[in-house]
Order: sequence, then C-alpha cells, then structure tokens
Amino acid sequence: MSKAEEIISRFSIPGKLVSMSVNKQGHINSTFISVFDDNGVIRKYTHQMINCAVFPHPDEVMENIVSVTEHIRKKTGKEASTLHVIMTTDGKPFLIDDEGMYWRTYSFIDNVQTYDKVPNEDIAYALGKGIGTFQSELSDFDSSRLHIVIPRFHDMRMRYGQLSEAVRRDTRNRLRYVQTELSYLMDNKERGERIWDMYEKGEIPARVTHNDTKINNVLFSSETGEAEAVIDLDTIMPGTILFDTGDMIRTACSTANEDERDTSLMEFSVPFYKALERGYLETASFLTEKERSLIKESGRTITQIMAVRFLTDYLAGDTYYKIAYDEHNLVRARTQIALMESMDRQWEDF
Ligand code: ADP
Ligand code: GN1
Ligand code: MG
Repeated sequence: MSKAEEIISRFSIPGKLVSMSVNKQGHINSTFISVFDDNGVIRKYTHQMINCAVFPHPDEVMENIVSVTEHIRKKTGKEASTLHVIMTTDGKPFLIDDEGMYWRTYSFIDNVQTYDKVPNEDIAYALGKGIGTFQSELSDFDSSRLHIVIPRFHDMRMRYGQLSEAVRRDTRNRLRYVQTELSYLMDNKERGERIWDMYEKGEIPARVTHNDTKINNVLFSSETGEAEAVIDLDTIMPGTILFDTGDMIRTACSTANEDERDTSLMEFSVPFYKALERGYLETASFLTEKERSLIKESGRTITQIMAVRFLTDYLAGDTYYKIAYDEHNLVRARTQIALMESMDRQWEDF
C-alpha cells in the first residue's frame, strides 16, 4: 500500500479505491482526487495535505470549515452547494500522519467546471451571483465564532512591512531585478491602505469573509453554468466583504492568467466587470451604502495586495507560494501590476 493509500484508508469511505490523481490548480495545499467503487456505485473524493507552514493551526482551520459548511447545508438543503468534510474512521475532521502532516478529505463535487480565467461575460455574471449568494448564506453567521487562522491576512500595512523586510534582506540577491515593480508599488502604497484602515477603524462592518474568492475556488455546474459551490474555505475568517469582492474582480476581469509572462496580454475587462457586478448586486442584498461604494476600489486594492505578496515571496526566495520555475512569483507580481495599470487607464469607464 502506498503512503497516500494508507492515509486514505483511515477516512470513513465505503468501497474500494480504484484510482488516484493529482490536482495542481491551487498554490497552497497538495490536492489528490480519488475514485472509489462501492459495490458498483462510483464516488469521488478530494484529499488534501494541509500546508502547515501557511496554516499553523490546521485543527482551527477545520473547525471553521465544519461549522460554516454545516450552516450552508442547513440553509440550502443541498448537498453539493458546499464542501462536505468526510471524517476519519475515529470521527475526526483531519488526520495527522506519522510525519506530523495534516490530511483531510472532502466529497468530490462532480459535473462541474473550473476556470483559471473567465471565458465570457456569462461566467463573470455567474461568479458574481455565486459569491453574492455565498456571502448571503453566511450573513447571519456570527463571524466572531470563527478562528483567525492567519492574523491580518489582508492588512496592507503588514504586507508592505513584509515587502520592506524582504527588500532589506534580499536573501537571493534579486532586488536588482525588481526596481520598476518596487517603485510602482511604493508609489501606490497609501491608496492601497485605505480599505484596511477603514475596516480597522470600524467604518465598514466585520462579516464572514472567505478571503480567497479567486475564480478557481468556485465550481460551476457543467449543466447550467451557474456557480455550484464556493470551495477552498481555509481562510474563512472575520473581515470585510470587500476582500472578497476585490479578489473576484481581480480574477474575473483579467484577460490573461495570473502567471502570463507577456504582460501586454493582461488587461482589465470592463464588460466582464459589468457582468460580474450585476450578478453580485442581484444576490448581495445585505450591503451597506459604504460597502457598495467601495466595490470598484476593492478590485484594485486586492490586486495590489497580491502584487505585494508575490513580489515579497520572490525576494524572500519563494518560501510561500508553490512555483513551477524560478521567476514564477515575479511573473505573477508583474501581471498584477499590469492589471492595476489597465484598471487605472479605464477607471472612468466602469
Ligand atoms: P489550494 O488551497 O491549494 O488552492 P483548493 O482547496 O482550492 O486548494 O483545491 C485545489 C483545486 O482542487 C481547486 O481549485 C479545485 O479545482 C479542486 N477541488 C478541491 N476540492 C474540490 C471538491 N470538493 N470537489 C471538486 N474539486 C475540488
Ligand atoms: C493562494 O490557495 P489558493 O491558490 O486558492 C493564496 C491567496 C492568493 C492566491 C493567489 C492561503 O490561493 O491568498 O490570493 O493564492 N492563499 C493563501 O492566486 O495564501
Ligand atoms: Mg484554491
């Protein structure tokens, strides 16, 4: 029995393991898909080794996920509308292997489509609707019940602090390659801090926030094209919903992948923005006037925080995000900056 098979056998899954494959879409966890045959009934599962460098308290991550998904399931009455945590044979939501790694299992949500980039306005609209629905389903969930699994996750000041530290250390001698990007980000620092500052001062309310609403964390029904489930709930915490509007705008309105090397292909799409916003506002009925007025700015802010984080990781030697080649984080930082510049060029049009 391979190590993965041995781990999977300790979750409460009926039937026989038929096959296993790897999913490489995320930047953080290690994800495997399994197929089980239970007396002729075929079921699929997602198994993940949680990245403990990013999430030092995986037990708290799982507690958050279990309580939020139970809330959504009760409200919608639909099994596939959210992640379903499969317990271990001794009734726990995670397993610790002999090397101290944490593993979890979800039912695989099938007949869905995922995208790294929005293909058309219909999908942008569906994404907006899906995120608005997700937030509405959790609008009566008391966010103070959630563990803060990564403190100050979207605190722009803290992220700039990490960037300055990475610049100071320059451990990989890469500073010389990033002068243009660094000066752009420094010039935009103050504007980028506004939303976090308003949140910290209590000018915008704390709500349950997903914190990672990028397009490939939403599963779309292959039949209807509608958003079926919002997944990757690791970072669910109290925050402002503007972090979530921001990340959906960042990933739904861009014309190129996050790691496109040719930045001239990265533009902000106003038609996608309009479709996304329409879907979102149809379902997110709980917003205050102030929140509504900041939606557009949130897209720029979250794009900026990603640029800062990718550049920081590049300078620090790629210790956080998974990379496929040496300059991967620099390429990602550059696309984010290109997206911000494209937004600014069209700012009056959306
Ligand atoms: P990461 O934190 O590394 O981004 P995710 O939880 O987002 O990990 O999972 C990575 C990818 O695996 C997702 O983008 C999605 O394509 C797929 N995936 C994860 N969980 C499920 C699930 N329950 N059903 C179907 N696909 C899933
Ligand atoms: C990471 O896990 P994944 O790939 O969905 C990251 C997000 C970033 C995103 C950028 C816990 O998301 O914050 O926005 O990469 N997740 C964590 O693509 O840091
Ligand atoms: Mg993900």
